[in-house]
Amino acid sequence: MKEGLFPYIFDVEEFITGSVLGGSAVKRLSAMQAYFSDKDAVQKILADGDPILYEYWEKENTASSRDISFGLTKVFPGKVGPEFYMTRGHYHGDDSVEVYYTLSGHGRLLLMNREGQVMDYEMQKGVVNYIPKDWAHRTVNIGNEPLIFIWFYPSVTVHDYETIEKYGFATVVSTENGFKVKSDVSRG
Ligand code: PAN
Ligand code: ZN
Repeated sequence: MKEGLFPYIFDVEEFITGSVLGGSAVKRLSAMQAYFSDKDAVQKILADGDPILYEYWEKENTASSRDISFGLTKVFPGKVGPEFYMTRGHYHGDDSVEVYYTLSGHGRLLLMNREGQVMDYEMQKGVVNYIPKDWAHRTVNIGNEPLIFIWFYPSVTVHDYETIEKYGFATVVSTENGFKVKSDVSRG
């Protein structure tokens, strides 16, 4: 039976437990080292183990131009040096937009346009974030519990990670009063 051709229903709990299957990915610190600026902190943590920073599950549908893929991301709480755990972040290499809907936890959504302008938005239970085309997006957990959100985007979406790997993005660092956004877009 081809996905996308038949209706289906699921409870969001099924996503959280990983039972709505399509694709899934687990991102550990060892694979994310380049994204954090405090290299000593990275090595110190890795000497003791290789923590999972985030994982996500995706329900991939047919890549027809009017189909929608959706899934759930869980970013764990924690820091690498002063920087909070975060996703890699990417642009959509086409005109695709995306919607995030936060189920639980406390985070910030970092957005960056093609001119390098960075904006950040609140993520907490019940918040919907709309990501227009050409805005890179990264999610950061600034709380003490997992940040869990679901997302929807056109199935044809092209994910571009290279631009951020090359030119950098922004991170969120902890401060005495809470947190602040730090841009590293000139890096590389
Ligand atoms: C999300 C992200 C997911 C993981 O589904 O792909 O949260 O983040 P990275 O892909 O940046 O590692 C999304 O924005 N999809 O387009
Ligand atoms: Zn995206």
